[in-house]
Amino acid sequence: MLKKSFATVIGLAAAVSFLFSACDRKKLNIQSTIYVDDERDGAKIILGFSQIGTESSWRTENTRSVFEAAAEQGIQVLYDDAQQKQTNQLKAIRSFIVYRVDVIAFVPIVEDGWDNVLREAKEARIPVIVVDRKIKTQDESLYAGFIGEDGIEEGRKAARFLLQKYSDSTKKLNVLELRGTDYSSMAKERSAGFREVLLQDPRFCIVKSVSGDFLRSRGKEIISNIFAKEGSLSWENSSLDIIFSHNDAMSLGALDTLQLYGVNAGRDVTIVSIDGEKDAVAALREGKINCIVECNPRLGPELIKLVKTAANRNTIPRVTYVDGRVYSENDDFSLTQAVGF
Ligand code: GYE
Repeated sequence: MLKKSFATVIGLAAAVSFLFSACDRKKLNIQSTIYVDDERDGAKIILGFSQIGTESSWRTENTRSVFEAAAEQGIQVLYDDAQQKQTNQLKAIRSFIVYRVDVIAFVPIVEDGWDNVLREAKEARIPVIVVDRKIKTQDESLYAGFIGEDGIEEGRKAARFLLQKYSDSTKKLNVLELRGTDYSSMAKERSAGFREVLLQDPRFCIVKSVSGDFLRSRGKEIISNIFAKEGSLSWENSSLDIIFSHNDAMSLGALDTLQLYGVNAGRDVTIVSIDGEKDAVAALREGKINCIVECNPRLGPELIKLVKTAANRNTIPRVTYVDGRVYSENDDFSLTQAVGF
């Protein structure tokens, strides 16, 4: 089948921002370079990759990992950064279909609303791989498979750390939850897994749960608002003992404000986070964060294996999970390899 030139497609869909030439590894700076490749190399697999944005270091590392793995395997990437908007993702995926890429991979910012575009991809016989976050669909055959993390298990791990940390305590323990993006599978799963394990123990009570959209700025703001309203780190006159944050970016934002108000983070309030980015790992070592449930953003090599399989019209596993460790104040840091990304 004759494939269209990128120049044609760009006229049809401005959403596609970037074509990456896999053979030129020196140009791995994905933030600032725009590639337009009119000479399509028919032998190469072309992957259309729709990423949700750059909301955290996790996300930036995730994108980098996909590009690096694609470059290593000689796969061209047609890339779009959706800047946190589902409508941009839908446009990008439609552009990939027009361009007739070999495989589409996308990170769904929210769970719902994908069936129509996936039906279009299926009609065009383009396999789709769902990356990192899950979707809800009426028809599971609309995508080839999912690769990512098990958010429920991550939430459970965070709760297990707390049960263990407070195993000798008799007091009531109030938790503030900083949730990720509303309607995203990741925020839902992390909340669900956390509650499933934590609330078996009646001492724990989640007194407040707010969405911080996985953003550092929001983590900062949420804690500032609490101080503005309550005058201390408390909610409706009960002090907050624990902050469970769905990602490091929000935890680091929370730390910024706590420091401003002279709260001794890690001691006066226990902080449990998810991801494992460098700055958070440093805060863990300094005792300001008590536990980090690792979530590995480096999905690139596994994803690219799946892309090659799907491009050759072979079946890929329905679900490929990537596992992570738990880093905590109980570790001997001279022994752990916790460095972060
Ligand atoms: O934890 C967060 C990011 O979906 C696993 O999204 C991902 C989350 C990650 O922005 O930092």
